[in-house]
Amino acid sequence: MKKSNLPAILGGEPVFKEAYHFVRPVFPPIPELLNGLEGLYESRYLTNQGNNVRTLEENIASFLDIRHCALFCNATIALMSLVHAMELEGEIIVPSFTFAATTQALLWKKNQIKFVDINRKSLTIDPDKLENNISEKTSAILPVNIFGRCCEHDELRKFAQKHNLALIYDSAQAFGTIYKGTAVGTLGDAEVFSFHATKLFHTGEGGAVVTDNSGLYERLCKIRNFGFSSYLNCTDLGLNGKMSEFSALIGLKLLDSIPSRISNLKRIYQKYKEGLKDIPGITCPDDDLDCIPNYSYFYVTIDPDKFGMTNLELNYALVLDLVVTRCYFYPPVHRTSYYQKLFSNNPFDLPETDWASLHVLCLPVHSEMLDDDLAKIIEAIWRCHVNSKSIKKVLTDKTPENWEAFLAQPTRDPYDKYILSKERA
Ligand code: T4K
Repeated sequence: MKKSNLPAILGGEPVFKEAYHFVRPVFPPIPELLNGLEGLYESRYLTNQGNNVRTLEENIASFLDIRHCALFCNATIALMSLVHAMELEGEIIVPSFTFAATTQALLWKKNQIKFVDINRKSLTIDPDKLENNISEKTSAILPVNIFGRCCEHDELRKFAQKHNLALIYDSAQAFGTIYKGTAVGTLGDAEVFSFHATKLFHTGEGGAVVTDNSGLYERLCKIRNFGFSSYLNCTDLGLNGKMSEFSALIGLKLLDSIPSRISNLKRIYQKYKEGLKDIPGITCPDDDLDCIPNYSYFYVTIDPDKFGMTNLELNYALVLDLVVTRCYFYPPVHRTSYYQKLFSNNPFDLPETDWASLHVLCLPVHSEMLDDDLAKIIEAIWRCHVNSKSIKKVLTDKTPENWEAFLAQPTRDPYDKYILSKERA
């Protein structure tokens, strides 16, 4: 085999000269940012609900067509605050196939959590599995609109209504997503967005709760400001959840670009699908007729028998080609050490979650991605497939064999430590 056809892990040339990142935050044009900065210099208001935060709240609410948007310093604190504001006690139903923030936020509030399995097709909580998992203690369902896609909202709403449960969404990854013609954000009793740098719409760090409920909004505003209702008088449990004026400025300058960035991302999504369709063992997600995603994540599922490698192995091999992918979510939350200890009697039966964790790989997506870059990523995946037997030999001691092996060596990061430490094979 010619060296140029070898993946970098076997000594070939990496497809990129420098790391091709999983995501790249978009910045507003410098003149626009400078313009906004001048306003900040003049006002000298950097935080505590200044002009930028208030305007961004209004703009987001009108973008989504919802009454209220309460901005926060991040989505994790927003979710903690929401659970407190809604007085959700007892048990909350959540998926384990999510970023840890979803459940960590609940545990801070001392809520009990009940993991419910996902549906393999949508990777979101399976409405058919709810009935067997509720009890008298259940107060809410917290599904996650994962990878910018939609949950089966109509079924979830019916179930929540039937059992008088609150329905709140972790829509951290789904700003700009549409379900049956309605914006995600407006479906649940309240929903949480993340505006972290890695998100389609970002403010560096940031998050929001959106809701039509005015009382809830007012309470959230109080909670994020130490629980003050009048100067230094705490009338509620509170914390510091405020977004800074600088963060809000970035958001103000980026919001208008969201529709055109979503259409760029859609084009990239389609190109990925077209480019990957002939690679054995790689399956792209089906289109969901009820949902227009924001296309900010592109995931594939990998059949190791047909492709020749697992998702984790491919993730590792691609790093050497300087392609940064993410095995979201390996391990799923319930498999992590803290949760294993917390639920020491191991009451989990989440086969689809485990399956997703062992098969899903998210590929890099940038709204400004060049066709050439996309072609290089696809080429790198092909090279790995063709050389999978040799790669597996190289990787024997580098990727964990099972969950236990992964947890036993918490310092071993299966992701891009090679890039970070410049440790190349
Ligand atoms: N619920 C869900 C479902 C979530 O996905 C999240 C967050 C939350 C709740 C909580 O939201 P926040 O409290 O964070 O607002 C990232 C983010 O840190 C996290 O916000 C996000 N989900 C999660 C899915 O992804 P990492 O650790 O995987 O990101 P990291 O640092 O490895 O970066 C990913 C790629 O982006 C790399 O290729 C580097 C590149 N990058 C990253 C940053 C931060 C940049 O190019 N520039 C940057 O500034 O967690």
